[in-house]
Amino acid sequence: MNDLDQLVQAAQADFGVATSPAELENAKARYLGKAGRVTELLKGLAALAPEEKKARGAEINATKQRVEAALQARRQALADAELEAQLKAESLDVTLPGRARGVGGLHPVSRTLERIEQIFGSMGFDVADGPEIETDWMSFTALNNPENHPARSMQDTFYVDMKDAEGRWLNLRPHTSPMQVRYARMHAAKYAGQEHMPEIRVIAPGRTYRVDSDATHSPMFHQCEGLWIGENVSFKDLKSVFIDFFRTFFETDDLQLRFRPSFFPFTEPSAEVDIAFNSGPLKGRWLEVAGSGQVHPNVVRNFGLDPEKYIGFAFGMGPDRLTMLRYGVNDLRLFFDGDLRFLSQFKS
Ligand code: 2NM
Repeated sequence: MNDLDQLVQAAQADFGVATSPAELENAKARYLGKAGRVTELLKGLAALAPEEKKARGAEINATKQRVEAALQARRQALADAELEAQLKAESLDVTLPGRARGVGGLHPVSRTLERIEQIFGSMGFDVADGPEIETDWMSFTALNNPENHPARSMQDTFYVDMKDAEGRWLNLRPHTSPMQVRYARMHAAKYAGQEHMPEIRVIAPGRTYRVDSDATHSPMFHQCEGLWIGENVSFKDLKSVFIDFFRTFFETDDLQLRFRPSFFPFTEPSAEVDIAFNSGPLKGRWLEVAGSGQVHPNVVRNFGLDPEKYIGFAFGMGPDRLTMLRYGVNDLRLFFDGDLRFLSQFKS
């Protein structure tokens, strides 16, 4: 074996022990770099006679090619090994189940609101939606609420630190009645001067606010008020609407309904509405589910209608409480805490 064969062998061995591309580049420098062994041999050619130079030059070039081939082979081997390791580390089990995006669902109270809208919709009621920040007139005055009524106090109603164009303080509506007033006034204005006006039949579901907070009261809660005004609308219509509604809502005909005399400034006479189930977990207990009454003549007048000609009833109920009854939930705050362990139980 001559010196050139030995050099090639040494290079192969050096390249062979390099375990990373960086180590391999260092080994390469020792042979093919500026001061590398092959380079030094080529420099040595200068000192030879022309004849010798030609023969020796050819040998050295062949050696250089063999070293380069060894280098290239080792580069490829290292790259293959790296790819192999990477494939092993990043191996993918295509038989694993996929990670699906979590499926959301409607909030239980939203479900109730949709049910309420659907049921009253089927009875010919329109659904009205409107501002949650209201004027004093809309929230209280139009509804026959006396100027000094405690409901207007800061202990009961949230006021907004802002006044309307006429300089009156604004409030967060304590009930959805203002929306009934807005709807009724639009309706009355639309048919003003005509002999007959189509009946007003509307519900106003939505968020309402009162200064109150415990297991059964939240400062933000939901209400759904209803209004039916015409030339001949009576308590018997109210009772049949309620019976239809509660039987459909609770999916049972096996319940009773009663009116209990009460008082509201906006209705006269007024009544609380109770229902009792004849079977099931709530069997035999009278549950208060709504307030109601014949709309007060002053309120009818504030609708822009003649109370001598138009009469009807209004009612208000609490979708939060209806949701608690329907699903057997005992703490109202669960609805508003945003805890997914609770909320995700209402997916269908
Ligand atoms: C209730 C009870 C009784 C009511 C009255 C009105 C309006 F706009 F006609 F004046 N809307 N809702 C009403 C009547 C609400 O909630 C317990």
